[in-house]
Amino acid sequence: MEVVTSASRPSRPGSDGPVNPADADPVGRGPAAPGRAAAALAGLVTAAAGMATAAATASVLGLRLSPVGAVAEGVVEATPGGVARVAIDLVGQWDKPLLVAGVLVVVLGLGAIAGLVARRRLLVGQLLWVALAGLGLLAVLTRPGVAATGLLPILVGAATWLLMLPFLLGPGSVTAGPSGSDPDGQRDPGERRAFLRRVLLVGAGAGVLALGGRVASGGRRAVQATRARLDLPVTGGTVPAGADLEVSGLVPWRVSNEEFYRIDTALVVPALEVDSWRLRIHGLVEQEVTLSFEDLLNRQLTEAWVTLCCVSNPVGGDLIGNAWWSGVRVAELLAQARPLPGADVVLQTSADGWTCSTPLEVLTDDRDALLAVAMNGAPLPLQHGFPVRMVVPGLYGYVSATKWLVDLEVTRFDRVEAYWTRRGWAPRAPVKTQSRVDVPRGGQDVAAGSVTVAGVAWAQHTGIASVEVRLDGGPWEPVDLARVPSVDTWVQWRGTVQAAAGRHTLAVRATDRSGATQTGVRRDVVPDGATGWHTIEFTATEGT
Ligand SMILES: Nc1nc2c(c(=O)[nH]1)N[C@H]1C(S)=C(S)[C@@H](COP(=O)(O)O)O[C@H]1N2
Ligand SMILES: [Mo]
Repeated sequence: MEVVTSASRPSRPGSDGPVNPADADPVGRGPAAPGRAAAALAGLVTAAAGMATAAATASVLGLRLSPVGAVAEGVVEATPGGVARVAIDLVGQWDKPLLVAGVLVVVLGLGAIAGLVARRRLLVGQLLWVALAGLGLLAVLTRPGVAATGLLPILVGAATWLLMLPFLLGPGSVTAGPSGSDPDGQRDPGERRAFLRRVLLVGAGAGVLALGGRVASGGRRAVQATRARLDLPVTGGTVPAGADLEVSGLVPWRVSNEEFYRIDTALVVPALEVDSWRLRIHGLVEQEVTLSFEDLLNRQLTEAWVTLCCVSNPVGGDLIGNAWWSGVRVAELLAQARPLPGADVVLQTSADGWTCSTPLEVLTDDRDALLAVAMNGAPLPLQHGFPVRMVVPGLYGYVSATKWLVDLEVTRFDRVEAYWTRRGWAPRAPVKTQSRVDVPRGGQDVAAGSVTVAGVAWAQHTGIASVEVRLDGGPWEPVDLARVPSVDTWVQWRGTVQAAAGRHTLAVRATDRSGATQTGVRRDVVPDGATGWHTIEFTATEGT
């Protein structure tokens, strides 16, 4: 190929080729080296094209992750827990899109560099691409559950990279050589146009592929369709009379699937087909068990109200929700597998390789620890673990609530370390008794006099005995509790305080049914959940 020989010819100091005066590079070079800006642009567009063909291949194959996604997820996993927390505190729910955007920008940047290098030495530039593709390959290989087809997107992307650059920089592209420059260092406008045409062509092609790949994302659509067709033998759950106080501004007692908080490490939500879904129960058991989705539905289904809560919920935070869950009791399945003496934990693994460990005793006592298939009467939304997840009353989500569950290993605490445990969080984490003020909102203005205050309190699987509020550091005053169907859900509370005009602070604390009152000592969420009294400020104003 013509361009290979010319662009990769080593430049020699003092070579007799004419030097473009507009170019500060004192070194002479071959007759067809492209200008710098053109080379960088060509590299950048090449990078985009390779990522686009790789992503399109991944979606045609129905893979969960494109190579870019795999790299981003690899970054998440390699990030120490502390750094991840700071990052999430800074950018909140934007963490995932920002991370993917970051990877895109880095690859585009490296592409521009590869383009600049290839300007003189195409082979070296192409080697850079190969190295980059190698990194992508590594990222893909470290993702759990990659089949051989998982490598195809990388190969397609790498091939795109290797072919696109020579195409863009090929004959007719902008060159700084004799045919491409006039004495003022101006490029030949015809060649410039030809080059720009190619860049536009490849850029547009990449754009179409990237968009087309999204739309055609076969696997995900099929799973959404399956989910929509599923007719599960479950009920929707009726909010028990007296559980929801219906105070304006107070969180509804039942949180809808749309409003339910979402926490997970998956950059792209796994899309699992129910037909091929299997759950393996193995490890320290007498009898290994493998279940299909149908096997699960053929068992006795249990339904219960359970409040799920994240350990990362700060005091006063909203990483908590209550829903009606339908599923099979984990205890029943474990009874079939028959754990061996010495086993004390069940390590769960999700389809995307996330792990969590739950004490065996919690899964075999009389509580409703469920392999849930439905949430508020509907099949689990993809984001919340379709088709099967764990829900365990009384434990934080990171030690109990595995979504997209595919594997249960009965084992011993001294043999395993789960995803967040490895990152400094406690291996055992029962939910701490907590309470929150929803009404008034912090910073709100209310009319002076009798002020309605309301909120929620929770101590899953222990139960709430009483809730008290305190205005401006005065005495603790009890408030009314709503009714709840069990000790496994949060409890709404409501009361009134007398507030004169001016600024006020309101604090809340709960006492659980074990008799323990929430401590006022403020502790951060790491390693096993925050403590402290939620305290808000509001202003009472004379009636208008
Ligand atoms: N597969 C998988 N399951 C997971 C997680 C995860 O990262 N991956 N996060 C857990 C955490 S930390 C919490 S708090 C709950 C949140 O469940 P939700 O997103 O349905 O509210 O899911 C748990 N299950
Ligand atoms: Mo969590």
